[in-house]
Amino acid sequence: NMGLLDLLKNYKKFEKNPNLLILGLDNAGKTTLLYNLSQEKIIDQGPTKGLNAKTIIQEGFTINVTDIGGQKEIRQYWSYYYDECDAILFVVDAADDARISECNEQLKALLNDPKLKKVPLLVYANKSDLPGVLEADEIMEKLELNDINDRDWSLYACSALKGTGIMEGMKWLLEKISTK
Ligand code: G3D
Ligand code: MG
Repeated sequence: NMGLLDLLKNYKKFEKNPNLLILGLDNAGKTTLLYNLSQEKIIDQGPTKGLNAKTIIQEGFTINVTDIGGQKEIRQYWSYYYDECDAILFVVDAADDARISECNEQLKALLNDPKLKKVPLLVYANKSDLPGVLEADEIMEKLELNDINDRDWSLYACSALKGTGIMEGMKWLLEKISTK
């Protein structure tokens, strides 16, 4: 079962240690994704005020992944983390049709933030293991992803719970942020 560490072995070159930010509405699966990405090689972790940060170590560099809580009350604090952000992992609950427009608003706010200008965007259509969820192309349409023309972006269906689809997305992302 290939994980992020296996994938990272192919990427020796980053200009700096990359910081990945996991964002999305509450209940989308951000913490589950972080847990999945970090596997067991975690050197620090600590939930503080709805925030989990994990450092994934690979020979020569480390990757910091921060999962910021999606609750409305703490969204105002997100921008503190934007300065150091090299890539956005935006997690969508594909089973939550009712909140897809809220999701869209949240994403638009991110994309309009000057601090996140040009930062590559990986959208995960999560919970694809559940029956009857929104398909990847429906999410692409509802989030108007095809209108994005100021950065690299891609969308992958995944299940953070089962671990499917995640590495396909990470592979795309690492290609974008590595210097080769
Ligand atoms: P958040 O950190 O974005 O708020 P969590 O979301 O990671 O805490 O996940 C919220 C709930 O969704 C959890 O359920 C979690 O197990 C579930 N979940 C996350 N990813 C998946 C997935 O890929 N498939 C399915 N079926 N469920 C998922 P609980 O019941 O623990 O609240
Ligand atoms: Mg969480």
